[in-house]
Amino acid sequence: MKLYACLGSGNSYKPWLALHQLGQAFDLILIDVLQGEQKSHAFLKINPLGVVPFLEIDADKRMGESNAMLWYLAHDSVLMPASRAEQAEALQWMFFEQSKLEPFLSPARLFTTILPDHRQERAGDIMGWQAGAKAGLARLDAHLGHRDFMLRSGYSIADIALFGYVHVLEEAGLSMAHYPGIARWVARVENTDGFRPLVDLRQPQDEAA
Ligand SMILES: N[C@@H](CCC(=O)N[C@@H](CS)C(=O)NCC(=O)O)C(=O)O
Repeated sequence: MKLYACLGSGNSYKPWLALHQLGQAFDLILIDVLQGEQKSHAFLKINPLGVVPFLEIDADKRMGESNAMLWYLAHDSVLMPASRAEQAEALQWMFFEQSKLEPFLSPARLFTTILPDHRQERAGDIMGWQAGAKAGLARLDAHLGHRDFMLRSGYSIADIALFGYVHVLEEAGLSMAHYPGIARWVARVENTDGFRPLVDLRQPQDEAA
């Protein structure tokens, strides 16, 4: 199995973390999105949409969309909720993540922390993205205020999907202190079996650096 991913990306981190927590072997291929490598002729032949993450299971099975990868990887594993109702609830939260959080947290974080030279010129956009993220984060915080993980049955792909960008909300210029339910959940996720932090998403040969 090959995972095409980029450094620092919450979307790339999701399948990467699931693969680690499930103990599945895979090759990591880093694509330099900041240099536009995802739009290179070579990469467009792999994923015509020109984005990462992208998962190549074998020559005939390839997929985009981080949350689709989570669904595929978690099949018949401890990361997939057992009941049909909780599977639907997991999907509900995964769609919530892609519609109410990721479109705001990801660009706010990009122009606040990853490309800080553009922070000034994008200040108005950043405020708009932060306002959008706050609405979703308030909903998530209320949900997590009275439970340990996203689903009552315990840790699952729904947590991994949300964790990707939510745990780095301060890099988007927001404050974790405003979200105590989320803060406690972040600590619980970081204590799950086989957890690896986002900074570990890099080539093994770079680990000493
Ligand atoms: N909804 C997709 C988002 C994929 C995405 O937009 N990836 C970003 C990196 S996090 C990317 O490749 N951006 C480069 C571009 O759009 O050219 C997912 O969850 O996988």
